Amino acid sequence: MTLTIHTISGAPCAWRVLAGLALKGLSWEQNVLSASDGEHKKEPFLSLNPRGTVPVLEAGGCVIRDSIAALAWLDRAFPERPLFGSCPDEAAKIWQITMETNSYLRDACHAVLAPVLVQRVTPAPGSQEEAALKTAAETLHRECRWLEGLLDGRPYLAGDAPSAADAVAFPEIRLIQRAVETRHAIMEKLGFGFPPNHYPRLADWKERMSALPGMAETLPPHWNEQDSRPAARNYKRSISAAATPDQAFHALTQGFGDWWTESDNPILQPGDRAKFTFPPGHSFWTFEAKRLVPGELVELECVEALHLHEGQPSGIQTEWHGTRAIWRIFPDPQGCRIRFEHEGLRPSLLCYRICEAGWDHFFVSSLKAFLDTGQGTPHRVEEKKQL
Ligand SMILES: N[C@@H](CCC(=O)N[C@@H](CS)C(=O)NCC(=O)O)C(=O)O
Repeated sequence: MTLTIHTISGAPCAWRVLAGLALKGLSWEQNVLSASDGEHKKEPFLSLNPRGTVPVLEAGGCVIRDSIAALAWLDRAFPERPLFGSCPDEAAKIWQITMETNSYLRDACHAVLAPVLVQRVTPAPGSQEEAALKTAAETLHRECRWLEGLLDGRPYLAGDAPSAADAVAFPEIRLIQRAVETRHAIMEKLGFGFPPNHYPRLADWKERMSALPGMAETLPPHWNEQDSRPAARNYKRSISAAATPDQAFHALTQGFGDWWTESDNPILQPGDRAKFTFPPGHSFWTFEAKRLVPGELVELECVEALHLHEGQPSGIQTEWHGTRAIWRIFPDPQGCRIRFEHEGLRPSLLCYRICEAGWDHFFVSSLKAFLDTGQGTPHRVEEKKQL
C-alpha cells in the first residue's frame, strides 16, 4: 500500500506523521504543496481536505486529515513498533503527553517561530513587538522545562521506546534548533542559545531522535536546498522495493549487472575492488568496499575513475575519484527500503547533471524494477547508454 503524505515543507503537524512513519520503519511518498502559492487553499487539495490544512495522509482508500488521527491509524494498520504503547497504562501516558504537546507546546512554538523563522522579524528594542515576543518566549521556556522534566531518567518522552509523543514533539524542538542556527542573535536574546546550554536532556533527546533510522528523511526539503553544508548537497535518493534486505544487499554487492553494469569482480568483503565499465566509450570506475553489513549497509569508495562522455569537458574524467557510494537498507512492510547517498557527488561537479540522470535511471528505476520484478534495465553494450 502506498502511503502518501500531503505536506508543506517545514509544517510541524505534517512532520509529526513523517516522524511516525520513520519510527515505524515505513516508507512514504510526499506531495509537497507550495504555501506561498496557496496550493493548500485550492483544488485539488481542498477536495482532500476542505479545511485547507496539512497534513493529509492517503493510504489506499483512506484519507486522514489530522496528524494525530494519522498516527493512530498508522498504529492500527502497522502494529509493529507501537506508537501508542502496548498496554492501557502506556497508552494513557503516551496519549496524555501527545495531547499536551499538541495543545501547549505547539501553540508556544508557533508564537515564537512564526515571527522569528517565518516572518523573520527583528523587533526594535523596547517595542511592543519585542515585549510580545519575550512573553511568548517565556511560555515556550515553560514548555521546554516540562519536556526536560519528562526526560529525567528516561531516553524518550514516555519511556524507553520512542512513541507518538516523541513524533509530535520532535518537529517543534527541531524547529527551535533551526531558529537558533539561522536566527541566532534574536533567539539568544529570547534565552534560546544553543540548546545544550539550557536544556541538556532535551538536547540529547533531540540528537537521539535525529539519529533514528529514517528520521533524517523527515527534515523539511527546503532546508536541503538552502543549506550550504556540503553533506546536504550530496546526491541522495530512496526507493522501496518488494524484496528482502538480503536480496537488496546481494544486488548491491554481487548483482550489479542486473541493474547497473557488469563488474569484473563481486564485492564480498571489505577491501574487495570491482571495476564497472561502460562500453562503448569505455568509461570506468573502480570501487573498493569500505563497510559491508549484510542486509544493512554497503559502502564503496571510488579509487579509480575515467568518465568519458561525448560533448563534456575532460574535467569530468576523474571527478568521482574519492567519492563514496553508500547504500543503507532497511526492512519495511513492502520488503525493503534503500537509501542511497553518493557522498561527494554534488551539484558543483561538472558531471553532476549527467550522473544525477544516470543514477536516477540505474538506482531509482532499474534497481527498483529488478528488485520488484526480477527485470532491471542495466547498461547494455549494444544500447550505448553511458552513465
Ligand atoms: N489539528 C491539525 C492541525 C493542522 C494544521 O493546522 N496544520 C498547519 C501546519 S502545522 C497548516 O496547515 N497551516 C496552514 C493554514 O492553516 O493555512 C493536525 O494536527 O493535523
